[in-house]
Amino acid sequence: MLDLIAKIKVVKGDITTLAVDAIVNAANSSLLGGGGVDGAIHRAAGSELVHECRLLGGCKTGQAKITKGYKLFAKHIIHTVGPVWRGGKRGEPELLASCYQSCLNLAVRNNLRTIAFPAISCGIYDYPVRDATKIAVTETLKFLRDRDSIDEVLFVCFDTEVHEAYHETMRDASA
Ligand code: AR6
Repeated sequence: MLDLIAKIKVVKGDITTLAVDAIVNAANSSLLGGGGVDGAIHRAAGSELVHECRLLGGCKTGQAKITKGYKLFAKHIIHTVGPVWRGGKRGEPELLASCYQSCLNLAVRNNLRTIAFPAISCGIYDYPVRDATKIAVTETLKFLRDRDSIDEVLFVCFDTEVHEAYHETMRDASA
């Protein structure tokens, strides 16, 4: 277990600055850009990104699609669509878990070894942050247990609330 936990890093900052194999985008189902981290990624990657995204035909909630990274330092962008929080009884936890599984699966299928996640659904989509970080860590540890091709998973925290929640969740996971 500790060797798996060692592959996970919680970092503070802007995901668009990271030189990893893939950064994950918390997109919407059109995949054509938006606010939050989605807007930041599209701005940093440049306008070629939306051209490739137009060819993808959108993405369902809980699923993921991959593009090139264009002007980013990251080689690829994995776009996923998190659930909008509507109280928790409309499949939100399963859909959020599915986002992490789909992104990690795509990373493995594309031989990517390092991947950075933002806190999917924790901004505009209003998912309770502590619950979301538990799902992110649980699904990632489950995935890493079954496959050893991923070297490093970064959880990138843009705000203090998310940063603290990830630290607590990781502390619980290590206990
Ligand atoms: N780097 C890392 N994390 C970031 C950055 C950044 N540059 N910018 C924001 N965050 P959100 P959602 C954090 O709202 O809740 C878009 O319009 C942010 O602080 O970006 O999944 C899409 O098009 C928060 O913790 O994504 C969708 O319509 C986390 O990223 C909708 O928002 C996610 O916040 C998706 O909403």
